[in-house]
Amino acid sequence: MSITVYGASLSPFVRKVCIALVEKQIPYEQVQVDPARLPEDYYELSPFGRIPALKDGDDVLADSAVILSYLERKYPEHPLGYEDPYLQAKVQWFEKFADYELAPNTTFGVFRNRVLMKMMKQECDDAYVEKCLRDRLPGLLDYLESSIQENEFIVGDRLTVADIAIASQFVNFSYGNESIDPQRWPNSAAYVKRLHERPTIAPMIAQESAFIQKILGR
Ligand SMILES: N[C@@H](CCC(=O)N[C@@H](CS)C(=O)NCC(=O)O)C(=O)O
Repeated sequence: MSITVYGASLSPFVRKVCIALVEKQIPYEQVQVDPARLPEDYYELSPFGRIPALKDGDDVLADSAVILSYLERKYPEHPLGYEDPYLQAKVQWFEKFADYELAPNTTFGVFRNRVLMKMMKQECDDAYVEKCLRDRLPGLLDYLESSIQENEFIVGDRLTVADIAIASQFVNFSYGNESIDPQRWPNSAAYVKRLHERPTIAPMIAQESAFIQKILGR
């Protein structure tokens, strides 16, 4: 069966799926789909027009969490989750933390305004970015700091989709010229740095950064 991921590489949700596929050593191809210019037939893959979507042979799925849950069951080798019900529930909790608590700030706040709006030659909403940085993110980072402590991974003793989801959000944060303050949140800063240095993630960051640099002339 051949696997195709549909979506733009700068999307944290698309990147999340791609990192998981690389970690699981599953070959795939990527078709770039810009959510601002969706091909008409894209809704057959993703009924609400969001990226990513995935095709595995004739099977079609949308939503990064749904896709990763499917991949775990269909391709159990190189697991990114746990058999243990409680540990697996914790993985899902932290995946949701990344997708629904971090994303509105790291991606839809900072990255969208500082990178995407600039690419589209539109105004950056500085007040909204400040709100994310000053009012919303500190509480989320306090929670991350108390959860990761000095552990290598957010749940258990190996990499899971939760780590991938968190890492991917902070990739977009870094494209918005922000990073986790290592004085205030030392364990979180070290944890995210470790993840971004993984051989499965670092090459994606290098390629995407070069693209952003080319477009924005940074
Ligand atoms: N929960 C979804 C979120 C996907 C999402 O919001 N993708 C954005 C791009 S980063 C998108 O497609 N936006 C276009 C839209 O919402 O119309 C997932 O994990 O796949």
